[in-house]
Amino acid sequence: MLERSHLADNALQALHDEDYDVPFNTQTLNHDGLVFMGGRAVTSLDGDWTFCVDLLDTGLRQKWFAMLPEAPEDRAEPWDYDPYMGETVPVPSNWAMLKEKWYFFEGSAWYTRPLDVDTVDPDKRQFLRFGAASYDCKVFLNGEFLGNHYGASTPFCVDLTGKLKPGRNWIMACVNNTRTRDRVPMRNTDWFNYGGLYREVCFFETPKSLIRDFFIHLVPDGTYGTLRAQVTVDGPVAGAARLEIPDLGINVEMAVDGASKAQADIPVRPDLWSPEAPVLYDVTVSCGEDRVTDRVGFRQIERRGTDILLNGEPLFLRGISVHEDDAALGKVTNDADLRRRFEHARDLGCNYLRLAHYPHHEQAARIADELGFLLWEEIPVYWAIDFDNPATYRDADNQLAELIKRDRNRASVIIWSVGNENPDTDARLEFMKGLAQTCKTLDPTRLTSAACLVNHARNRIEDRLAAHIDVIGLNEYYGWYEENFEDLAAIGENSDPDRPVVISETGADGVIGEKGPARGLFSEDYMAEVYRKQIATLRRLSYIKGMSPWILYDFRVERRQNIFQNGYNHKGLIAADKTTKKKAFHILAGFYHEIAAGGETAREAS
Ligand code: GCB
Repeated sequence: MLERSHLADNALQALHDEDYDVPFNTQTLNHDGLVFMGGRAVTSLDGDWTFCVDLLDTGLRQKWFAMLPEAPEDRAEPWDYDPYMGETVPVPSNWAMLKEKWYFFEGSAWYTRPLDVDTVDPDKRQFLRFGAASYDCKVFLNGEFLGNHYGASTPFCVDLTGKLKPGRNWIMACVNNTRTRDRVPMRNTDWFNYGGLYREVCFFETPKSLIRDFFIHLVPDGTYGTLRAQVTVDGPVAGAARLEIPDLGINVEMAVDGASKAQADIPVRPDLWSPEAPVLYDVTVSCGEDRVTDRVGFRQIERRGTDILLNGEPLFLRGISVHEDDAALGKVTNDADLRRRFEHARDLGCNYLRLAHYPHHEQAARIADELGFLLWEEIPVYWAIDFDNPATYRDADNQLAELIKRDRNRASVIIWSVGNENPDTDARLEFMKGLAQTCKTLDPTRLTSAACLVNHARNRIEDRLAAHIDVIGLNEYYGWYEENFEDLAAIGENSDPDRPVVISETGADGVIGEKGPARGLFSEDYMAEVYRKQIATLRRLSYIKGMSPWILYDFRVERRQNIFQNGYNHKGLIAADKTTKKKAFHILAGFYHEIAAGGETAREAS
C-alpha cells in the first residue's frame, strides 16, 4: 500500500547509492508466469497513461512509485515528478514516434494509469498482461514492486492476486530501453532501438484454479492419425480437464496428474492445414471453472536429408524477410498493417515469411494461420552477444520459451530460429546448443534453425552450429557486401550440407526514384541486377530449400546515415511508404510465380 515517500529520509541515499536499481533487476516475470489467453475476457488498459522520460533514473532513486496520489497543495515535500498528473502518451506506442525530442532517447520512462475495480472477488485471481515492453520493465501496483521483465518482444503476466483493493488502484511501469552488454540483443543491431509499451496491455481475472498452458498438435510420426493435447493447470483441481473439438467429434476427459498436468493422445484424422488449404478447428479446454479456446490447424513439418516436407510433400519456401517497422508507428503494428504485409507477400508469390529478428506481434501468426502462410519465428540472439554470461543465457532462453509458449498452437509457424550471424566460438556453440534443446523440449513438432556462417577462406558453408539445428539458414550478400559474385557459385559447389539450406537473407539497397543515384550502388537498377544474379545462381543448387531475401519494406535504423540512407536501410523490395514497389520486387515475383506454377522441377531445370 502507498505510504508517504519520505523523500527527505531518502534524499542522501538517492544521490549517493549507485546500486539503486539492484533490488528491481530481479527478472522475476518470465515464461512460467504466462497465462494461456485464448478466449479469455480481458479489460483493455490501452489508451492514455501519464508519461515521463527519466534519463538519470531519478524515479528509481527517489522512489516515485511510492508517492501518494495527492493534490499539489497537499504535498508536504518538494517533488521532481508527479506520476498522477501531467503529460500522457497513448499505449501502445513507441516514444520515439511521439516527439522529436524523444527520438533517440534511451533510458527509463515511467508509465502510470489507474485501474478501477468495483469489488475484488476472493475466489478469483487477477492478472496484468503486457504484450511487449522494450526492453526492461519494472511493474508496480499501489507503490509495491511486483516484478521485472527482460526482453523487448515477448509477453509477460503479472499476478495481482491478493494485492488489489476495491476502487482505485495505480499501476506504474518503468520501461528502460538502454542497450547494454548483457542484453539480447546486445548493443549493436541493424534495426531501430524503439522503447516503450508498444503492444497491448490488459487486465483479466480467472477462477482460483486456472488453465496456465495448453498445447495441441498432430503427433509427428507420419501417420497423421493422432492429436496430442497437453494442459497445465495452476491451483487445486476438482475433477479432470475436458477437451472438445466439435468438428472432429472430439469430447474427451483428460485426467490431471499430481504435477497438475493432463495429457491425451486422441486417434483422429483431421483435415491437414497447408498454405493451399489452411483448415482451422475450434478447440475448447475446460477444467473446473476455467475455460479457454483456440483455433488450431494440424499439420506435420519435418526434414529428411536435405528436404523440408510439409504433410509428407517436399516444400520450397518462397519467402521474404520482414521487420516490424513503420514510418509513422515505429514498432507498433495493427491488423491493417499485418494484412497489408501478407497481401504484399501474396503479390510476390510467397508461401513463407521470415519474421526477423525478434518475436513479432502475436496476431501475425494468427493471420498467417488463417491466410495460409508458413513462418520462421526468431529471438534476437543477433551478432555479438555476451555468450559467456549465464544471466544473458537465462534471458535468451526465457525469451525463446515465451515465444514458443505464445505461438506453439499456430500451424503457420514451422521454424524456431535461435540466432543470427553470431561468431563461431565455443561459448556461442554451447549457448546455441542450449537454445536448440529448449526448442525441442518445449515443442518437438517444429524445425530449428539459425542464420549460420560461411567460411570465406574455404568458400564453404561451414558452421559448427549446423550439426545442432534442422535447417541451415544462410545470410549471403554477394553483389552487395561481398563483391566477388562468382564466389557464390563456388560456395554452392564446395558445400555438401547434410540438411536443408534456406537462404535466410540476400539483397541490396535500392533507393527509389530521384532520391537514389541513377546507377551503381544504392540505385534501383543495381539492386534489381543483384536479384537477377542471385536467382540465376541459387536456383541451380538442389539443397537450397527456400529463401527469404532481405527484406519486404525499407526500415528505420540509426546506423545508416549516408546521403541515400538517411536513417533507413533501403533493402526493401517496397519503400518505407509500404506502397511503392521497386524493380527488384517484380524480379523476385517473376521467379516465385514461375516456380509456384511449375513446382520444384521448374526451379531445378533452369
Ligand atoms: C544482415 C543482418 C540484417 C541486416 C542486413 C543488412 O546480415 O542479418 O539484420 O539488416 O544484413 O542490410 O546489412
